[in-house]
Amino acid sequence: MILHDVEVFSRQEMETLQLERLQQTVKRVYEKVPFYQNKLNERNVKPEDIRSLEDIRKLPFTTKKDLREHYPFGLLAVNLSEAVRVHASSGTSGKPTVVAYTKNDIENWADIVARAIAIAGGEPGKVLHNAYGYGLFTGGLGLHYGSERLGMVTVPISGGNTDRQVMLIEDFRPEVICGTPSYVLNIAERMRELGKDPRQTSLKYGIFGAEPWSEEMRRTLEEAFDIKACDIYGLSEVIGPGVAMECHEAQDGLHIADDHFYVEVINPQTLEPVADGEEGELVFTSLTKEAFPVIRYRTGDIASITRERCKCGRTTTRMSRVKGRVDDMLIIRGVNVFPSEIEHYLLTVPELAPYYQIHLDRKGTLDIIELHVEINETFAQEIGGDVEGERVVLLKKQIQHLLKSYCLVSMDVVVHGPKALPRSEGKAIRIVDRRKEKAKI
Ligand code: DLL
Repeated sequence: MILHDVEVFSRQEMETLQLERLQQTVKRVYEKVPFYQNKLNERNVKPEDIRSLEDIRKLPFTTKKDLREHYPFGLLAVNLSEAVRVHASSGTSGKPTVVAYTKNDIENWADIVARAIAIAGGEPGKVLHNAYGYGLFTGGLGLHYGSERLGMVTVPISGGNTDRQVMLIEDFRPEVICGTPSYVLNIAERMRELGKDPRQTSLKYGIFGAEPWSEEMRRTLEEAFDIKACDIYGLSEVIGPGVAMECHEAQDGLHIADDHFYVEVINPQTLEPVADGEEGELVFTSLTKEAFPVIRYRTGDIASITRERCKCGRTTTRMSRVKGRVDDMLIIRGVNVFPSEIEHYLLTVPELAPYYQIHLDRKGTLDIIELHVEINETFAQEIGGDVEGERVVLLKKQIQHLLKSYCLVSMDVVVHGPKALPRSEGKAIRIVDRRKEKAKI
């Protein structure tokens, strides 16, 4: 087990380091970024007023909207010429969110991700198959630099071209695979189609994230490949992957890189902090970034945190699995539910394959929600491919009952035959909102 000093710091040691770095960061943005300077001046706050970590609450929140309004480089704390890399996340509408890195930022990020890969079971000298997309998305290059920094033999295959992925997994014998959970699941499916058994590969560990996924999906992936699957979290605005990583020893929450990011959890309505263990919106302040520091960035992601020592021995703050984004929460007849909660229960139904989509539509003035699911090959054979038959009608009722009992929601269920739903090569699209299309007509 590779353990870094900072991962076992006492709370006091960590907080001393965090405060020192927070003070430097606030000073930096105040001097270099007019947006932050104006915001602090409006509140009558000077960098010297940050004397304790609690004083962070004197600082304003930053949102995605602020980033968009300063597109592309308005929030940089360096001259563009001092940056060596930019990344961007696509966003659902309009211009992407752009972030930049200096040479030091790239170095720090590589260290952070190297640590994350080691936390998940990666070791120098072993092969890492990196199926995250390379490009403006931070997944591919983020994991790549971390893997090299750790001293792993890095295979930069990126996403897509699944047959080639299958071939290289067989031939290069990786121990670690990285990708979105939905895409790596497709690799397992393709292997089986090609008559190969994913459980027989050399893989031991999976590093999965970039999209919400459930405990039941973890079980599905672990069984499919006979591996340990760990959750990696991050977002471009804060740095990219590696902000937090689950350890393979305990698989009990994600270890936040506290020495680089200060976490808060707030109630998204009142913006007040919530207690440890309570769910709320994650807010991060970067502590070491040069090109693109962020102050109290509202992620929109819902999770809780704990500061208790982990069974693995690390003392860093841990966050729970992200339930979903505030904007992806479905409100169905007054009940709030996240797609990942629906996924959790769907994956317990033995007749179903682990693929689903939630369609939102409008009939007249009523919002309609349809859950599209897919039966697996075994069940399809059992019923002779008859997806209209009695057994499927029963299955539909059973799914409706399950969701009603555990998620408290009623929705229409549409059952499809095997392989009918789209497969992802990166982040899976779980929600298809037809209401917006209709609004445009
Ligand atoms: O998805 C960075 C990343 C790459 C993380 C590879 C992990 C692995 P963005 O494209 O900016 O960055 O998207 C960030 O994705 O705010 C969450 O909503 C979601 N997300 C990321 N990781 C997880 C996770 C990358 N482990 C947005 N669980 C974030 C749930 C996640 N959601």
